[in-house]
Amino acid sequence: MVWNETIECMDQESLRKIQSIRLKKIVSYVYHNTPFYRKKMQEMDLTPDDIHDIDDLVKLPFTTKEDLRDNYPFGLFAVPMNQIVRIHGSSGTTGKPTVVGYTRKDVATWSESLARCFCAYGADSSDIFQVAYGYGLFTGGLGAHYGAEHIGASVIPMSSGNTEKQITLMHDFGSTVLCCTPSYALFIADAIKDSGIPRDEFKLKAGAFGAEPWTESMRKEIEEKLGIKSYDIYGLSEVAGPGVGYECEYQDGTHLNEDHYFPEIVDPKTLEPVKPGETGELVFTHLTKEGMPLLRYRTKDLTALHYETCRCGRTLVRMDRILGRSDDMLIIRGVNVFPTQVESVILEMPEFEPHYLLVVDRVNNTDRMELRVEARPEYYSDEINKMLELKKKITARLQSVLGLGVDVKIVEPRSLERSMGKAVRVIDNRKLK
Ligand code: DLL
Repeated sequence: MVWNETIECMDQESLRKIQSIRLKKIVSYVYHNTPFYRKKMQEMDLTPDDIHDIDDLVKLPFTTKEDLRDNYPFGLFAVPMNQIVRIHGSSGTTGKPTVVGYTRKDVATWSESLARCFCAYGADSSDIFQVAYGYGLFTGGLGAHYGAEHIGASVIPMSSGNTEKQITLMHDFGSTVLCCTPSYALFIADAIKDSGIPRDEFKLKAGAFGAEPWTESMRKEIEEKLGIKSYDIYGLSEVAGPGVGYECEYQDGTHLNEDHYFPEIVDPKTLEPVKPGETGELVFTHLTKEGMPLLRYRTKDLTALHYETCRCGRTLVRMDRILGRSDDMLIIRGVNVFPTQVESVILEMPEFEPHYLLVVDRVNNTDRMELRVEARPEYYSDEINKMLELKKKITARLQSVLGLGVDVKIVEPRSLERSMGKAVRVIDNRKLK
């Protein structure tokens, strides 16, 4: 087993000592190597000597995606280009990509973080990994690839898409671990069913699914359809890529590799830290990164942290599933709605497939939210009464969970466009006007 038991199961006091030493070091490092941080700290009348231990983190400035954009492309790199061995980026929905640079050591740390994830899923060198995250600027493909190689597994670098070939090779090569977005996993599951190849001819046993929010019910759906265990993998390019966090066999929260990426939860409005267990915005500080270390990077992801030791023996802090992003939150007629809330309603009803699209519009100055959702083939019917009955049922459920009226449009099975990467769940036409 290639995992880091010493760190992953270290008592919290010892871990905090390591984190304190590393924080002091990294603050001094960025002060001397990243002009952006020196300037920010000088403006706050701070020097590295003001940082004594991890509790002093709150004195430090926050960093946002806008800061990365303003310093596009390499303005936040802390080393000369001849020490950067890899560049990744995240496309986002608007403007220029945010760029991240890794030194050789950063790539090694990142791969080791992923190795911890894969070991937690029970994988080892005898496994065959099918990496169906996109390869490219996106960190998913190459990240998972290096992690799987690190544990000595055999890697099939498929990238995303070309689903027919994914299935053929999964079958012929006997892939045992699938790495892709949860929405693509469901797409592959349906395609396997369509292919007519019996499921017991596949060797798949586990999946590393992440890069987008997903729910417990979606996990159940994937596990049933593919006959595997599905594990969460969390990360973001600004911090490293996949492997910032991972689930263990108890699937009771996502452990964060906090010896490298120190997490905090803050109130997104006041930016004050919240109490353990309370939900807020996740913020990371790099403790060991060389290429582009960030202080208090605001992820916009909403979640909570739990510090009790896990049943698996790991002491690394556990994060709840990502509820959504503060910038994904829709405000419909004044009510806050997260797409994951809608998803959980859909998935708790056996009549629907986990495929949906929310379309938001403003009609006569009033917000209107339409949900397009696929009925399962056995529930889809051309009898209007049956469909109306179903529509009434889901509308009532949405009303009670969201506190909001939603126009529901039940569509034919397999009629919504499928995603091979991150799924598009919301079209907000209000922004275009
Ligand atoms: O999505 C890195 C990644 C690749 C993670 C493959 C896991 C697997 P970005 O493209 O920078 O990086 O997007 C990061 O995606 O801030 C979250 O909002 C979301 N996200 C990532 N993993 C999860 C997850 C990659 N497991 C953004 N659950 C993050 C929920 C996730 N959301």
